[in-house]
Amino acid sequence: MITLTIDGKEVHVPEGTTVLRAAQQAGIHIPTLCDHKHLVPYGGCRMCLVEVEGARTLQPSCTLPAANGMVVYTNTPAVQEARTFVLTLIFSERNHFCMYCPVSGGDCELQNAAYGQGMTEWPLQPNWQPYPVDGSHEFFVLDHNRCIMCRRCVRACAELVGNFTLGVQERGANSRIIADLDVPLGESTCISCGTCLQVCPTGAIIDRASAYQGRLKDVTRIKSTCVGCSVGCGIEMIVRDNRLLRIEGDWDAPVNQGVLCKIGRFDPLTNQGERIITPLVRRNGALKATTWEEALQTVASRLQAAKGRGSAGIAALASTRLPVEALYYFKQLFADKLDSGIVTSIEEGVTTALPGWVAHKLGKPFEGTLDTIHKADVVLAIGVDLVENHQVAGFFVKRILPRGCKLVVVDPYDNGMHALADFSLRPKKGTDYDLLVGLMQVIASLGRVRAHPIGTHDLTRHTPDNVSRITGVPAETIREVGRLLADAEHPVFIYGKGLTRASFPTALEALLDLARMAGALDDNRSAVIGTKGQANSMAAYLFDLDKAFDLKGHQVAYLALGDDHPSARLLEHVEHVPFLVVQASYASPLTDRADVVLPAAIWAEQAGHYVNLEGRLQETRQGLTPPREVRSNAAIFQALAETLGITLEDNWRDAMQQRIWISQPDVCR
Ligand SMILES: Nc1nc2c(c(=O)[nH]1)N[C@H]1C(S)=C(S)[C@@H](COP(=O)(O)OP(=O)(O)OC[C@H]3O[C@@H](n4cnc5c(=O)[nH]c(N)nc54)[C@H](O)[C@@H]3O)O[C@H]1N2
Ligand SMILES: Nc1nc2c(c(=O)[nH]1)N[C@H]1C(S)=C(S)[C@@H](COP(=O)(O)OP(=O)(O)OC[C@H]3O[C@@H](n4cnc5c(=O)[nH]c(N)nc54)[C@H](O)[C@@H]3O)O[C@H]1N2
Ligand code: SF4
Ligand code: SF4
Ligand code: SF4
Ligand code: FES
Ligand SMILES: [Mo]
Repeated sequence: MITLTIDGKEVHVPEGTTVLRAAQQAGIHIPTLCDHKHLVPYGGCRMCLVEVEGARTLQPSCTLPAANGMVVYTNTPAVQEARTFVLTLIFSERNHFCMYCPVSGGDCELQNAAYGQGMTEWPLQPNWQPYPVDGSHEFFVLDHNRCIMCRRCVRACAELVGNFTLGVQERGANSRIIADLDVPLGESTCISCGTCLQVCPTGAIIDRASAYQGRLKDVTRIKSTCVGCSVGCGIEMIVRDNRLLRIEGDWDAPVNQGVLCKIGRFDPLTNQGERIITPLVRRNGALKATTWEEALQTVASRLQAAKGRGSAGIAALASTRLPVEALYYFKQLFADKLDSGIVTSIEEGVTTALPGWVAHKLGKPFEGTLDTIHKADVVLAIGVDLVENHQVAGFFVKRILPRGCKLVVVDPYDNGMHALADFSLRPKKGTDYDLLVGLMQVIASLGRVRAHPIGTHDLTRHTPDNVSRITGVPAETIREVGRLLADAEHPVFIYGKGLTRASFPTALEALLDLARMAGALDDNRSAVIGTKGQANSMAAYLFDLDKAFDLKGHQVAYLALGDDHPSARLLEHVEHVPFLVVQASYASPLTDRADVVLPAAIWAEQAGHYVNLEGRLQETRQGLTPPREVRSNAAIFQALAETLGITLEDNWRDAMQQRIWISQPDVCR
């Protein structure tokens, strides 16, 4: 620990702490502009200058490491004068005529800093030139006139997203933030994650959807969880007058620490389709608006008639975007009480059934958490596309690559990660097992086995040359990757649907054995991560909703879609069912085909729980009031059960303990 004195207050901090963080920890405010708690200190704006006893000049506290015995003053006349001078220069450089800026009046860190210094005018006559405005991006505008060159956006795009789209064109007073080699943002390599937007301290990067819709003092912020995929990123809903203005990443969330992908930040605000706002029943061939009472009665009588008749009875399918509470009611109602022929989820267990089978065989969970990626020196990604899907997990990988982490991608087909990989392996379809055993063979032949595999694999037959003949991967590449894994200190293994979709479990078991040999999996820790599918894949698995959805002679099909957007594939399944019930938020070919439609809340209109790919139990909160006749998914099951005279239990925490977890259960922690 280090002890220093700031404004006469003794402060104790761990070694490596900056003076700025030490001051913040002690509750002493130092104004900053380029600093951001999730970015590497940069020391560019000089707003954070402090006086240090014994130093000849003022020091930027954001980059200054605290040292034992250091005596710091944050509020001397010299410091105050320097701050005002820094701001004076910034205001004279570009157009900060704030009355036209959407963040003026409380939301701008530059303006707030000026008020903090008591500035009410520009001491220097501004002589700024007009700068361009880049309006080419779908979701935000980059107005160079408001830019203070703090580079938070550039640093965030590189350090947090690993996308390296933004840079600076260095031409003195004409310095400018640029995308790629100075192309319009909308035509750049930008992946629209919006992280730059979220870190910009001024109105230089502004959100198209929420600009001028309300300042921070006018809005409500509600912490919640993104239901875009099974990563389960922490978000904040920015709400005003029952409208979702904007979604921001929650900097304090354990999973994503502030970053989001396009699906989490922008998709929920774009047009999701036509809402269903009342119950509908089919009369004389056409769907007509009706009361909840009539709709529920109609559904209940058909369910009652088909109850317990197996494959001539009820087929029920729920979206894996529904909260735990709704999935548990769904399971009780259709599996336990109505004894339906099929009770499953939209994913049909494609991402979870196989890992679940392996966990049962092992008798315990075997997967680790996403934070192991931050320390990885080798990442092996197999059958998973983290550029396309689960993007925030992909950011974690992309951001460590410049720090020397090696990436191995195993995928026979196109995969966005191939372009980033140090080793891009494309084994022939169906040869993953042989490739993985080949890598084990290399580790064994180097005498570098850190833990023994639990399965039996024929290593002698899997020499690099033999494996090369089977897989089509060059023998030298197999040797190099094997050596890389043998030398790795923190190897991480990530797998996805490319591996779990296969009907045979051996490739996944071989991956676990390779991880054991490379020191990534033992009784105490796991650096093996499976990405799963939608937001509640894991909960669906825990409630046994992981079977194929094969309709045969079923008389009634009940599809609880919630706000999911199902494909035409599902429509084909239910095309010939005599009676179709669809519980949905949005109109679709499925609701068009339905005999009864029950209007369901979207994610932001209902509260509930989700289990992310790590087994972390998280909450979504209600930020919006649904339309009057629309009910939460859980409430719809409750009402249906009541109509049927059935009582449903609320003990979902206990119910989730009946199957063996795939990753460590957070519920028990
Ligand atoms: N942004 C975003 N994220 C998503 C989703 C989304 O729509 N958008 N959807 C979510 C859902 S529902 C799911 S299921 C997941 C899917 O996410 P992923 O698990 O990434 O699934 P896929 O893209 O189906 O497959 C990944 C890769 O496996 C490869 N592959 C196919 N067969 C094999 C094989 O035999 N061996 C190997 N080694 N590779 C193979 C494919 O070429 C593909 O590149 O993503 C979830 N996350
Ligand atoms: N044989 C086989 N069966 C499988 C799988 C498999 O790999 N093989 N995978 C399983 C898994 S993991 C899953 S998740 C399911 C997927 O099964 P489905 O839920 O049927 O999902 P997708 O095929 O991903 O299609 C989603 C549809 O929603 C549309 N869509 C996406 N976003 C929006 C939007 O914002 N607005 C609107 N209006 N439409 C949108 C897309 O264009 C697409 O048509 O299938 C499962 N079943
Ligand atoms: S939106 Fe994301 S990828 Fe695009 S420039 Fe900003 S930080 Fe980079
Ligand atoms: S655009 Fe915003 S975040 Fe980027 S340098 Fe300019 S002011 Fe800073
Ligand atoms: S990675 Fe998944 S959970 Fe995170 S913001 Fe994107 S869609 Fe949402
Ligand atoms: S906050 Fe320290 S130099 Fe910008
Ligand atoms: Mo999926």
